[in-house]
Amino acid sequence: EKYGISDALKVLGISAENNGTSTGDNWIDTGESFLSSFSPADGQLIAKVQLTNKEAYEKVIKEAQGSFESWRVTPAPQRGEIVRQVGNALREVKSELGKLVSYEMGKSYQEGLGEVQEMIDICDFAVGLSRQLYGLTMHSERPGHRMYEQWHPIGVVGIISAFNFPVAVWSWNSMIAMVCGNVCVWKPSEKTPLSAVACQKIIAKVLKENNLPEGISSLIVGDYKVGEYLSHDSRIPLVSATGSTRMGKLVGQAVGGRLGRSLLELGGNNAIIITENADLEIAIRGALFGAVGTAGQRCTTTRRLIIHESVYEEVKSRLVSAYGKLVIGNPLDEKNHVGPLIDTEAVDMYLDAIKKVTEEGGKELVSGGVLTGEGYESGCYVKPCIIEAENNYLMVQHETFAPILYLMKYASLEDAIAMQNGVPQGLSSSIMTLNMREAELFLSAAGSDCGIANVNIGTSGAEIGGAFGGEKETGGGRESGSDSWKAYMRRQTNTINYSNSLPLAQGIKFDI
Ligand code: UN1
Repeated sequence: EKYGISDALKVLGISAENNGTSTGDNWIDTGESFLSSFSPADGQLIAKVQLTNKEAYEKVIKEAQGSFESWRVTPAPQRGEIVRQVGNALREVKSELGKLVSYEMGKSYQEGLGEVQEMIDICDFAVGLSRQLYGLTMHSERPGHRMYEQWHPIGVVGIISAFNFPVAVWSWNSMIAMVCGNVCVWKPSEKTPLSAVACQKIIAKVLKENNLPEGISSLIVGDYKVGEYLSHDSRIPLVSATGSTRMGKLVGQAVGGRLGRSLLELGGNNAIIITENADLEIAIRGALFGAVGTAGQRCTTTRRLIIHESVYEEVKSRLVSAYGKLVIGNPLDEKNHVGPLIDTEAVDMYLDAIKKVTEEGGKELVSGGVLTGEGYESGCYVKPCIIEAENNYLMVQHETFAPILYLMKYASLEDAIAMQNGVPQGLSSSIMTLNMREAELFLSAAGSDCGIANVNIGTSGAEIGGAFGGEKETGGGRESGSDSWKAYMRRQTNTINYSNSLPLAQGIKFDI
């Protein structure tokens, strides 16, 4: 109660038991059992959410298909106006929603607020975009002909999101999909269903106030089986999924099997290269937030530091001393730097990774471990740790969603870049250097192979204005800014003949 959780829940309309299936204002009682959402901060039950079943899912899809008929022909700037109102509604409850995200997911309150800010920002971005869904015009090779392309809405978009960004990733997808003229069905992580129910209530109110039909934004709740409804459903032309590479392969194969489109944001194994020309103050701070922020549970978390041998010892000792100052505890208490992992299963995976990597030869510079005692009753608090390791270790090649940072040494920048690229994932990467040649090589075609490559900032904390996503096992999708909106639309090429004859392309003669 110290942190005002029940007040926040009240403002957000969360009760002890909530429906989890909604087409907007209509919340469907599925008669199914309830999913309990526990806080990793204190282990307490926050509230329950009712699961979606196949029958309720069918109702949701029917409503979605129905509303698409009118939404797709609503002028895009008018769709943008709705998204503008969603952004304002989010501004009104920023602290409450930030608090719920923090309490349900375990990220710090500051990061919870940051996540809601990211939602507000994407709304603003989408509003502007609603007047900029540009296509090109082309010059026809035939006289009296005009060619151009249009971008049309694609239909019902399925969104599968992960626990670590329980609200922002939904908004990246849905706000842009909506201005593009699509309707959305959201399956949030079963680990953070309350944050999703809260968002659904916020958007449903805006849609209702504007007398819009049910089905423009829907919510379904459940585990991977409910996700499979979406991935196997040929009425869903696009499924955007964020989560593990394992999950993404299943979704990608199912959607690909029916030749649908998938937009995948999967695992990262992000590295920072610290060269001998780095500003070490910036390098240490960037690495620290990148590695321990969100308790190492961002897909952009810094997992590897590739350090030039000449500065290796200094970076190592400064990092070890910085780790010594980290305060671990309740994420709602603003004096704490690091909160809990999402659940005890994640704790087990963290412990297992440390065990395996030390068996492989990794050397613990800052030891890991689970915290016990007062304030740590949930069993989800772990110590961020630093391990000296080799890039080819099995565990180093693998994304463990926890604050484990691997340190390794390099002699030439070419080697460092090869190490940085020498993992199956390709999401985010950084170089810390004040040397222009090093920075430009890193950003060149022979440099980082990731979707995100930064200079003198860490690997996490991307702004919404850029396209977000990565290569290789990260899945290849791009969300959020730049021209990522194109993934949510279908392109149509139009050729119009305003002449009095019918010339064929390529000069083909066909006379009768
Ligand atoms: C994720 O972890 O799934 O760049 C998304 C970042 C955030 C988004 C991370 N803006 O770290």
